[in-house]
Amino acid sequence: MPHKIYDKVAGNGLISRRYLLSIGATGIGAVASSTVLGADAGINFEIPSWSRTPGPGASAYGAPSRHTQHFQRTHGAPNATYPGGGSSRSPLQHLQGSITPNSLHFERHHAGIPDIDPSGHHLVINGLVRQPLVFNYEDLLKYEMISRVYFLECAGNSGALLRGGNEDGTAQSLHGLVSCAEWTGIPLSALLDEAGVLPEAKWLAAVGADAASMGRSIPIDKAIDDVIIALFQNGEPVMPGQGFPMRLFVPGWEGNISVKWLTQIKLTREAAQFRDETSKYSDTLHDRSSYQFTFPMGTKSLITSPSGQMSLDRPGIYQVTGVAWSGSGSIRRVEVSADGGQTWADAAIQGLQLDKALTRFTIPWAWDGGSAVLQSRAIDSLGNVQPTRDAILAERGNISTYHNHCIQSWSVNSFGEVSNVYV
Ligand SMILES: Nc1nc2c(c(=O)[nH]1)N[C@H]1C(S)=C(S)[C@@H](COP(=O)(O)O)O[C@H]1N2
Ligand SMILES: [Mo]
Repeated sequence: MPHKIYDKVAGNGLISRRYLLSIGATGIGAVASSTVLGADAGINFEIPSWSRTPGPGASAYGAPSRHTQHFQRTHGAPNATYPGGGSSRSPLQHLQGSITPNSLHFERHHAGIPDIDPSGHHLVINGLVRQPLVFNYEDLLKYEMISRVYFLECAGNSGALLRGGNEDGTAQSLHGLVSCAEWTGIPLSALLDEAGVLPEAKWLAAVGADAASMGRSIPIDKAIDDVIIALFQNGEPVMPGQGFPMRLFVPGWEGNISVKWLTQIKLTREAAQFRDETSKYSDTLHDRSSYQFTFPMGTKSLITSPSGQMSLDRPGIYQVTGVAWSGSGSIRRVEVSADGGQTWADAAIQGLQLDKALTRFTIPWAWDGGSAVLQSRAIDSLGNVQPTRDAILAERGNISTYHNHCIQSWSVNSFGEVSNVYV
């Protein structure tokens, strides 16, 4: 440990951001003297190979650097009895900021990715409407669109934590079923207005065009509030894995309800009781009774670095960083603890605090080489506080493990190895 007086903000090494400003100032000085003026300053500065000859020219569609090939989704092994079923997970421990690149957005498919030719795809709005409507892709592109940044999280994300074990889990393997993008499309309310919703319509049933017969029911109030027919994702057409040519996007609610490859919306009196809202995605409690619908995703946060399977190479200053989100509003505060929840300090919010969007936080930590347990705790604009794992287990048990938004604990041992732990 260098002999420095840190401004401590909580136990076991959490320190004030002011300390880091002084590191930055030193760094800038060093860079200035080693660039163009390097030779003059007596620094042996070799011109690297990439500065000697021109590289390849422009390309039609970009690809990441060959030095960042470890930025990869992870996915499970194919399952012969469930073709196309499964998921891939975002590499949360490598990402920064709050937008997930389209190629790294998590995926969850029940029957694989259909290869949809948009010229043969239709969106039907029918049921309890004055005028049933059919749209093709080209029609929809003519409507006025809105853009919103929203997270998407599978209800099954972090479920393994409720069962226990997973000491070797990473941020990606345990929590990678959450991503965040700018979604652009047509407010569903505009198309419903055009069809003329009858007063007795209280729900709508949304159905996808994949071989999974995926359907979900949505209460009419939510449907007209903020649901989007999304056509674009971070500025380009929605990826095939995310639902090209169009998906429903239901902000803040469990991922399953954002029906991909959307082909029908039927206005109904009652919920349709689809498979994915009865046998799946319902929460069975200790006493075997179940909540059928748990729509908004909980107030949640996660430290993405340091996180599982990383190792800290030497005692010193580390940036503890992660993401926070809430299905009910924006993130107001994120607190971080380095002593397993005994003391907490406010992290800095790095970017925008948007409604129902991933929000990046960061706080410097002076690791003294001893053991530590790092945790983060989010508080949203409605005052909801992210609960502990014990609180969730006491309330619901772990018969079903959907909708787990408990505090994640990463233990750091004296070798600097980081692993999932339960405290
Ligand atoms: N048509 C259809 N929609 C679907 C699914 C599906 O398999 N088919 N999977 C759902 C589930 S369980 C989730 S979590 C989200 C995942 O969206 P993503 O793959 O874009 O991340 O899509 C939902 N919409
Ligand atoms: Mo999901």
